[in-house]
Amino acid sequence: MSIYGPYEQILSDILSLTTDRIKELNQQTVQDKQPKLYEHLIARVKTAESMVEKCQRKGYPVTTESALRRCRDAVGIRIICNFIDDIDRCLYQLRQADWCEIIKEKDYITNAKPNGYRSYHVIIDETVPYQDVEGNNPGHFYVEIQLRTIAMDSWASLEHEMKYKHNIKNPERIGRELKHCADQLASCDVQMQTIRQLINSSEEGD
Ligand code: 0O2
Repeated sequence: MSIYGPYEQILSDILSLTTDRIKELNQQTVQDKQPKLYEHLIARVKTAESMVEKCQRKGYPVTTESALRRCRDAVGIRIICNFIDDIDRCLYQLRQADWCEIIKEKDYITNAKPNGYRSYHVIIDETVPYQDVEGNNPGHFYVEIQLRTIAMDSWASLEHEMKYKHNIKNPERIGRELKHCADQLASCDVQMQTIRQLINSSEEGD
């Protein structure tokens, strides 16, 4: 049996449920004649192998309890937004939602990682109609939500791919170039936001 024990199917069900709940927030926003909250979503259950590796790296016992309670990213959803402001709008909606509580936030947008990585991470404690490891039903499960713009996401995808290429000759140079690229993309995100505001204010003036 995998590190997820009897919870393997439940984690997939939670992934679908959370995705549907976030889509519902978006649909409600659009019905209220507001711009859509995000461009698209990506959802995954962390593979059992990656979860075992993470528990070992963190010095946790390789148990289902560690995978679901000590690690809090077995279920992960990435929300890819068009504009930086949309990230704040998504966060606002998540804070209002009665099915979850945000218990941890990491703002790698205000405080980008030294390599240039930008994204806003939250861990939610989600209430779901399944029994959890402590025997509660409705149960509580953690879900990691990463919020980023299209530009931040394209950079992170490329950088992630590079990380696994170990035979690179000049990693320092590539690291510098990647950082430069991340900063330029961040500046484009700010410009795009300004363009959106200009369009909105010119429409209001019509
Ligand atoms: P995967 O498959 O993407 O999930 P913590 O759990 O809080 O103790 P952790 O896990 O290091 O600490 O959390 P953190 O810093 O919030 O970042 C975890 C996830 O963010 C990673 O998941 C990546 O998805 C993403 N991430 C963080 N830093 C970088 C980075 O420098 N480059 C890229 N491309 N992504 C990053 P996993 O578990 O690595 O993999």
